[in-house]
Amino acid sequence: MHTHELHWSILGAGAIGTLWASYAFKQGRSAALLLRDNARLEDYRRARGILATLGGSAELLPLPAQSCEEDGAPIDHLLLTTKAPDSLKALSRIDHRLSRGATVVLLQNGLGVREELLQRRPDLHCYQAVTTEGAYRPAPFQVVHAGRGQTLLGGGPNADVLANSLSVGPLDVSATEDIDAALWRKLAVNCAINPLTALYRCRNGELLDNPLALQQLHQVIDEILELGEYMGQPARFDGLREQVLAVVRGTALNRSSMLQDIENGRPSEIDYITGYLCRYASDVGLTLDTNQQLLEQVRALS
Ligand code: NAD
Ligand code: KPL
Repeated sequence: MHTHELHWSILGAGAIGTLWASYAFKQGRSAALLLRDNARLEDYRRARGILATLGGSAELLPLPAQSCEEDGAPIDHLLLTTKAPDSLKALSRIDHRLSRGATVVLLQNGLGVREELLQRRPDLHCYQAVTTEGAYRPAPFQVVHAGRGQTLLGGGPNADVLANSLSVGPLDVSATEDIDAALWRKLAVNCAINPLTALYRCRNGELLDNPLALQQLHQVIDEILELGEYMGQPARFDGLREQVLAVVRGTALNRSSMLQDIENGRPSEIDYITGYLCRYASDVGLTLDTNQQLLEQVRALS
């Protein structure tokens, strides 16, 4: 399998999906956006493409796109960039087009979608990726590459080939043999920051100025470290506290993705972030009080 031969279908044409599709297009790689329905495809055609700001000035990129309602060629390689709670529903729309044994790369925050997907389609080869790239969508069919980051991909024997194929433009995707470590790291950071910013409706950096929020942030980290010990894998969360504080400072002016979802009346990813953590802990016999409380409070906001 040669890197450049892979054709990617990208499901979830939001910030991250159109970011990858835009760089793929500029590099002459083969990728197509899968839009939710025919009406969305019509809107896209009227917009004549994605208006992408990738570093310099904005450029209109006529990325190939299809509707999930259309019939089309079988899909062998799917990049899934929907938010976690939308993933299964989105996938169900293209289920009939996903070849037996197709490769799906989940590029999203949170954990739990892989298990849900494989329960439904055990034939699929499901890889996972975790990214620190930053992108946002100022308006429909627009994307801004706001911050350079790194992406790790793993979960199977073809991770190298897939990582190469998804490394487009400055998007640097590396294969890792231990994607679980990267996913758990990101999950832990998101568990510490996202629910609290949503509850206190504050920017990431403002957590440091709120004594109650800061105390809760430390309790969340204490509970995750306790879980690591309990799992017999304390090294998994080495330096977590310092890392969380560094991310809070480094993204001080950010409104977290969870805060933005709550403010915009969208379902949040809480069940795949803190929810996954609490379910996992409970399965091994541990209750994480602060995380459980934050889970319930954020659920009540959604
Ligand atoms: P987004 O909301 O911009 O994009 C998600 C897209 O999925 C939307 O365009 C939505 O219309 C589409 N979608 C939802 N349901 C669908 C369906 N049934 N059929 C077809 N399309 C459907 O979100 P995003 O910011 O691109 O984030 C995607 C994932 O990446 C999230 O898990 C997020 O936490 C993670 N992430 C984002 C960033 C970032 O900078 N934006 C950084 C790191 C991780
Ligand atoms: O990943 C993030 C998010 O908002 O989801 C952090 C790291 C908290 C940055 O805002």
